[in-house]
Amino acid sequence: MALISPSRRLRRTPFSDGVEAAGVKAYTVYNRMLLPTMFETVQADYRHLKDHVQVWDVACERQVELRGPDAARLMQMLTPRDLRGMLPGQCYYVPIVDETGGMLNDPVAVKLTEDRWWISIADSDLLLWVKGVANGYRLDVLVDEPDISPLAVQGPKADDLMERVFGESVRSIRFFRYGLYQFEGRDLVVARSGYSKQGGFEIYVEGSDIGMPLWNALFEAGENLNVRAGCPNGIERVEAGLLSYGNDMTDDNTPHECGLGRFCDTQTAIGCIGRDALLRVAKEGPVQQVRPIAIDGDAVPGCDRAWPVFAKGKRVGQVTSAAWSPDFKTNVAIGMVRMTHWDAGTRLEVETPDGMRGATVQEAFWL
Ligand code: THG
Repeated sequence: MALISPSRRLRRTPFSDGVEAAGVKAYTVYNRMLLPTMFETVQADYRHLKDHVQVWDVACERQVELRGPDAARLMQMLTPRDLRGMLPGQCYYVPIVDETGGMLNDPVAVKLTEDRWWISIADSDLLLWVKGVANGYRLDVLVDEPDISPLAVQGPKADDLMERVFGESVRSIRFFRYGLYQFEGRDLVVARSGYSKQGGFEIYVEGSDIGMPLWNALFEAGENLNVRAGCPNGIERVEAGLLSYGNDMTDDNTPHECGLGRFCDTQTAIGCIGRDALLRVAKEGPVQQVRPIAIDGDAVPGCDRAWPVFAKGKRVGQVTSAAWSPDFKTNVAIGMVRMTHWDAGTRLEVETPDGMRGATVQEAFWL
């Protein structure tokens, strides 16, 4: 494949120097920023993630900050998830939808105080939507993208590594909660979250200047834990059923189609944009939904376009992510499947670039 030309539009991150020194082999572009996708091989990275601990440059998970008296009101306008019970110290996975109920993003919301929130975005220009809503409704709130870059520490030894840098109390942070921890005299939000099912943390690094010092501190502290630079892993995240915005869903999909209905409280999320549209889809139910799918045969090629899915020659959906899983010894995939064929055990055919493959709808990979 051809190289990508670096330029100012394709933003580097506070950790890019460390990522390059660690020998990054491939990047993707995410929120107009570099996101590493491979260090050794995707399979070697996968094995290491599941056995040890990795430090991930996920600065591309940009923060949209809401600040001001109307911040909480704006946050609730943006998502159908009911935020009334959410306290400072909590993070929520929140679908964001447009006026038709179409998915615009699937970020993590971080509540700092009643009038200060971060929206840790997936790959779409959410800042523009949020600014538009804030201005259109004349809300008393500042919306911007501060100099905050998440650094993830993921893998079974994440607690051990984090304890060495931030102290043993990081171990008591609960899932999707955060605490404030000092590094070089600066208070940083440290949450137990991240884009893997191996466990771990995300450090919201405030101020680019401490990016490399923190990166280096983690690698020095983790030397005898076999710490390595890593990145969201294309195999592990499919096994884990973690969705990728722009790949597994777009603004053509409702949260219910994405299996995110459990994060929608459309009845009680008063004031949320898209509420009327979602009340309709919640009542009728989706006619297609995201499913884990196992694809027969040896390793499939990379999935860089939707692969049509058929049953008895009739189109019933598409596969949008797929990879060979060394642990499950099958190809794991995520696809959108019509209601008539979405039950676990249903046999399908997937049109891959290598030809037709048999496939089976799964209950889940991670059980
Ligand atoms: N962390 C942070 N920001 C992010 C991501 C992240 N922004 C971009 C992208 N990832 C947003 N998408 C997701 C998708 C899944 C999850 C988080 C962000 C996730 N899901 C868990 C699951 O589905 O099992 C838990 C959801 C829950 O129970 O609340 O973690 O990774 N900062």
